[in-house]
Amino acid sequence: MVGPQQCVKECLTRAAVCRGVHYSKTHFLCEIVTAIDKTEPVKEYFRVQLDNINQCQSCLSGKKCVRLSSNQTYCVQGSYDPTDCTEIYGLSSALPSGLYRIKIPILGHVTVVCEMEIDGGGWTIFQRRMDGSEDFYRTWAEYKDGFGNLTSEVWLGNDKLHYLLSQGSYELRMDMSDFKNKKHFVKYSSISVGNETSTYAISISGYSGNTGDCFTSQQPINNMKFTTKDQDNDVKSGNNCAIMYQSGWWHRSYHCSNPNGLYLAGQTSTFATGITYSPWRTQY
Ligand SMILES: [Ca+2]
Repeated sequence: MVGPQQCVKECLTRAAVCRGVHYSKTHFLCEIVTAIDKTEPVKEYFRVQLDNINQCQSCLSGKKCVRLSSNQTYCVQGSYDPTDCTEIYGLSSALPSGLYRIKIPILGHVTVVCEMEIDGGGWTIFQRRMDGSEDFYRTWAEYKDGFGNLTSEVWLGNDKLHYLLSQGSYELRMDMSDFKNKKHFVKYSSISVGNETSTYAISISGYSGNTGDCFTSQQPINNMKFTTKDQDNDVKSGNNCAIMYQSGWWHRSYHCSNPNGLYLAGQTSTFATGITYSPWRTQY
């Protein structure tokens, strides 16, 4: 997945053989060619012929001037920078789930996992539990920066989550599976997370799904600040819920769901410290 200017650069490094590029706008495919094929459909490809590259007019900063096979000059965007997985999915629904690079405000380029199949695709993943391989009983600094492995258990990081969600309107979806391989999901039509100064306060609303609502009713996390074992921002005086429930989270005083809790791998006699979703599978 390369941008058009990267494609042109690849050509320039092979100046002895390369006479241009065919660049697929729908699949980000860069073809380096010895002769421009003018039969390629224009709406899916743009063609760049590099013979007269120095005769261009100047372009805005961050863009590079190239001459098209039609003899028109063209200012090529430096590199393609999608802002989230929804935008990547929108460019081609044929793109598979996996690792992609996005660009978010302040932090710049971030590699994320895009889920491209579930519920229409285009989901940017910020949390996943699947096998207990990662410790989620972590400090404020660790939750701020993120931890784990993008392809297995991961917390993307509170700063990244904040800047990602600051770009527009976002939905939240949480897919869950129990140890009998039954599946449920909940979805919220709106989510945003504040910056570190606001202690990553969360705004969430618009529940739907096929199991009960944990995040906006019962013990709602809406308007809660983030709490970790070393920074108590919950509303329970005298106790830190992150310590009581062994997880960094938007804790209130008690929880309905504990997605970052201990990975206890099934039913347990331990109350509320595991990964729980109580309307479906209780606090045990
Ligand atoms: Ca407290």
